[in-house]
Amino acid sequence: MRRVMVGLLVLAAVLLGLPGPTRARERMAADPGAVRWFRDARFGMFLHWGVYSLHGRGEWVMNNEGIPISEYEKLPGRFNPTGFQAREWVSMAKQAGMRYITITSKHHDGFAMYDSRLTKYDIVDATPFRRDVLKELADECRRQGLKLFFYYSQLDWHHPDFFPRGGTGRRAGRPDQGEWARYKQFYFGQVRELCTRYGKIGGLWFDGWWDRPNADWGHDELYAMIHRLQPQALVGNNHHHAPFPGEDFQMFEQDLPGENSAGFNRAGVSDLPLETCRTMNNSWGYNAGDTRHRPAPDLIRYLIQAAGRDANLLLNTGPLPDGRIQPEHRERYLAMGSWLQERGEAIYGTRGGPFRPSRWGVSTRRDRTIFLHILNWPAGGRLRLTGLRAGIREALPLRSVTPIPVTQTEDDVELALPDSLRDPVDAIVRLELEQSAEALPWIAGTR
Ligand code: JFZ
Repeated sequence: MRRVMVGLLVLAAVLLGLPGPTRARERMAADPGAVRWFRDARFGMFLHWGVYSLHGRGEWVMNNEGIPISEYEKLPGRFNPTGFQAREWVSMAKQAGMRYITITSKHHDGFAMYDSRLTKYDIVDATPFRRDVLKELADECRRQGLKLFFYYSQLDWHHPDFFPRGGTGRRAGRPDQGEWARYKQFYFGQVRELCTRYGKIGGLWFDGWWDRPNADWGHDELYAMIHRLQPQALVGNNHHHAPFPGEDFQMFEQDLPGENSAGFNRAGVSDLPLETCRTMNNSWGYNAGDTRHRPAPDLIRYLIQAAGRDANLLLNTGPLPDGRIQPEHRERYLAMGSWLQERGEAIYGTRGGPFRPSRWGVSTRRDRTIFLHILNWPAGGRLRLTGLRAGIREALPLRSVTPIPVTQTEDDVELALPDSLRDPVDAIVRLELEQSAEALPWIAGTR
């Protein structure tokens, strides 16, 4: 009897919109523990994989070449990545020193890389492969201790109800009609599938809002649903604007936070956890013609530059249609892993600063230690820093016990760097302070 009474009371409370147990006050943020994990993780693998990989001309081929749906729908029948092994991909990410993987569950072409019960346009129902690669990756990530995030495109060039059309997907050959509410229900349903059928997930990485910025996407409801179903999941949205309510991290595409070489990173830097996503060449999806792969030292320095700006690096590869990883990208990932094997303590679990990015490099910090990442050797090996309001106990090369001569006055610190410290990638000095470095305010950099 009491149980029925309580049930009725809760029901009344919800129906009357009265504040009730937590459920009524929608969760609009991820667990603080998960947020801390994300900040500590610093390095993840981005995977752009789909039937577009068959063309080998990137993930926008359908739109860029005006391929109509009738034509594009022939691709799934040819998609059979028998070379795909979740264990192999996850092991590579782990060897690369990565803590999480973000994979395209559905990109703008609308093709689901998982077994969606809301469409037949997916890898299980429409390909000879018939395997749910997200399921296999989710299980393998759990086995190897990495987290799995799902990239999900809100933009859909295939769905008939993605109407009115936005800036893209206009040459797909869809009739000029459709029911937006039906599309919204569809994409909510797919997000719910991703939040209910793959165990605990790391989070959602949304994209495509920019195609219809004024549409009713229902973000409040969507984010609340995710936070309810997956309290530890972080939500991010690649809309290139300041974070919307309910988002847990802010991403920057092809730019370090605060920079805008790409042209669309106009948003300021929020105090949410930050993530920069980057291509290894200039393509997200597999592009056979794009062989301008950035050298491993440049990629390692980019990871350091991101950490020095308190951001993660989500480094992308576009797997081949047969399920293999491009050898040039595997090689670079593993080179980054060897570097992190030896110097990861200056990256993982750190926060950016306190010295802002400068001509000489960047800094990271944890507890009483500041790591100076000297990316450009200062003239005469003499590094001068101003504005540090903390006493330095000693300065040491990261991997040696031989102290570095340091003089500190009220406002200035001068380090006499030994030549033996020179390093073409990153010469790291650890400053051991008399107090915690984490509470120190950011200190203006020396340009
Ligand atoms: C988006 C996707 O279009 C792309 O395929 C990839 O997934 C990347 C990570 O994110 O890239 C964009 C999105 C929007 C703009 C530019 C690139 N824009 O609005 O200029």
